[in-house]
Amino acid sequence: MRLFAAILFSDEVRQTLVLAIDLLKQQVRHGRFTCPENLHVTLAFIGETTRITEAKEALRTAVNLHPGSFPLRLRASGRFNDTIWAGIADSPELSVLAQDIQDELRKQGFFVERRAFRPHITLARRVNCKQIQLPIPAREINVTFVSLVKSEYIDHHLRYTEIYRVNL
Ligand code: 3AM
Repeated sequence: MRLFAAILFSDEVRQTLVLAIDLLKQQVRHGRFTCPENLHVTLAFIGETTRITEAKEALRTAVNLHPGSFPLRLRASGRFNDTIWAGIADSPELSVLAQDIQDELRKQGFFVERRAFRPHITLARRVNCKQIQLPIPAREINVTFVSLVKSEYIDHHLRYTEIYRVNL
């Protein structure tokens, strides 16, 4: 299955992001908008694998290196080409956690790309609009767990399913 490690949100945080997506929908003609249950911050992309036990082990080991839950704050929106996202304010805890998860996955033999970690929450892809005005409330998120998420296409719709969770 196709896997990635991510931070998932409470219903309350998702609701804040859904309001931002609604605002975005009013400004663009076309786009593939992230459905509320798929909103997340990717920490490490693992890709297609059958080595689920090893991926869980990497997540557990990385999380055990951390002192506990930590706060994140939503930040202004931005874009990479036609993808629109909500930003995350700089967080050393988040960067170290993502790095440790990636390192532990590599120790377990997974190939994880060495790209700069730019935490974001994808709100929409394939958006055809030059200018958007998308304020994001600077609300705080308390991160209490990290998830292993399965990604699949079902009836042409992207579905993410949490298959494993480790509490911080
Ligand atoms: O958090 P976002 O939505 O940006 O873009 C994909 C999504 O990230 C990314 O993994 C997340 C869950 O699918 N992704 C997909 N293929 C990827 C790849 N080959 C990838 N990230 C890195 N390398």
